[in-house]
Amino acid sequence: MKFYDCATAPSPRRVRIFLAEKGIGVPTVQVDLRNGEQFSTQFRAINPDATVPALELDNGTRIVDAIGICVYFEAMHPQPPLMGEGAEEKAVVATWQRLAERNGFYAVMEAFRNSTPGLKNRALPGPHDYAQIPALAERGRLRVGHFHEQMDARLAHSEFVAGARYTIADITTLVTVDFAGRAKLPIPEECSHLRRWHAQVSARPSAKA
Ligand SMILES: N[C@@H](CCC(=O)N[C@@H](CS)C(=O)NCC(=O)O)C(=O)O
Repeated sequence: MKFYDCATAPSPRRVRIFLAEKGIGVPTVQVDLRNGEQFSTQFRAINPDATVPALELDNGTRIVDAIGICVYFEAMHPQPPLMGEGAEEKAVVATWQRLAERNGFYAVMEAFRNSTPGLKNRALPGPHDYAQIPALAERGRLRVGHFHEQMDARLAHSEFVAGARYTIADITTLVTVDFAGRAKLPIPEECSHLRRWHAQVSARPSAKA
């Protein structure tokens, strides 16, 4: 089995944290995104979408999506459960995970990729070049502000994002909040519940992944 990673990129960090929480070690290959290694013939043969993370199983199957990889490891190593147990919890965890991805992760990506000078014509990841649209960067910044407020309201009465225990919804939210911080969109001072939660989940050893 081989895990294709990039130590500085947020998407594979979601998987690294997931694996750390489960105590799973996987042989890892670093893909140098800064120098365009994702476009090499060798890596495109692994993932034609030219993105990380990717997981290659021993039988040759390739899983080329962060959540797809987590689904695989959750099934292979159910403990501790990070995607919920039973119909109700699984549905609630999936809902918050997707919400954090849609309203948070994609919003930071919109803000960051449409404004970073080194990403001109790389406004979206993947094999095709797309020009930056400054108005999308502005919209992304607004959306990140709304995401911070939304999660603050949620965490005012919930210990973790999807309820009483730590799940993949916390992982997506943590990676999003840290990615936003790197993009100069820190948690606003007044979002005290989100700050409380962020300090709590950042103190877990897995957050270093
Ligand atoms: N489908 C992928 C997308 C992951 C993704 O966007 N990865 C980024 C790193 S965070 C990437 O590989 N970017 C390559 C590029 O910008 O060319 C997933 O969610 O797993």
